[in-house]
Amino acid sequence: MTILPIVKHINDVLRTICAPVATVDDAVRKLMDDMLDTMYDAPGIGLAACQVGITQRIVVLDCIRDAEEDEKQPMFFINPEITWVSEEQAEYEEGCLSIPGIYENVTRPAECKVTFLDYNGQAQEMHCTELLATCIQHEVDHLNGVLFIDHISRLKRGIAMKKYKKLKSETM
Ligand code: GNR
Ligand code: NI
Repeated sequence: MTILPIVKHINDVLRTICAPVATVDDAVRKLMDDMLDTMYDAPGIGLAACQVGITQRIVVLDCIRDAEEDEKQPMFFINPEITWVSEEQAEYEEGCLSIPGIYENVTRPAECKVTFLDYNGQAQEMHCTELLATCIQHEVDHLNGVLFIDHISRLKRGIAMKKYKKLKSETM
């Protein structure tokens, strides 16, 4: 079990378009295991590889909050692609482990379909609803250098960034 440091600056790494994974090998699986430990430790419900400084298209998720050890439902997404989104929108209060202390309502498609390679490198397709739909869209955004604050109004983003900078100056 390895807990990796989470990138908490809105810097180059978080603005990088991450590279597709060529082969799902043991090194990729080790990284995903470590990302999962890091996510549970944080705690968070999703984590993209760029948030631990690795600019590859890898995401881990577990949308069951406060899960007991035996009801954990870890999910692994390699090279995820959103292939369909619903017209229906949904609003969730989002946060991000890389922008601690900032929470804002974000409106996104309520449902989506995602294709990806799983832990064993097998191609999969999944229909996502509710919090899972929001979370996978938040994570695929990370792989494209997009942060949830990019989805809110300029006014709200300005206020959020001021708060983020203040919080950061207090903790560093
Ligand atoms: O832990 C997280 N919670 C969360 C809540 C609402 C919408 C998205 C998320 S993802 C976030 C973890 C994170 O930063 N993933 O990139
Ligand atoms: Ni995030």
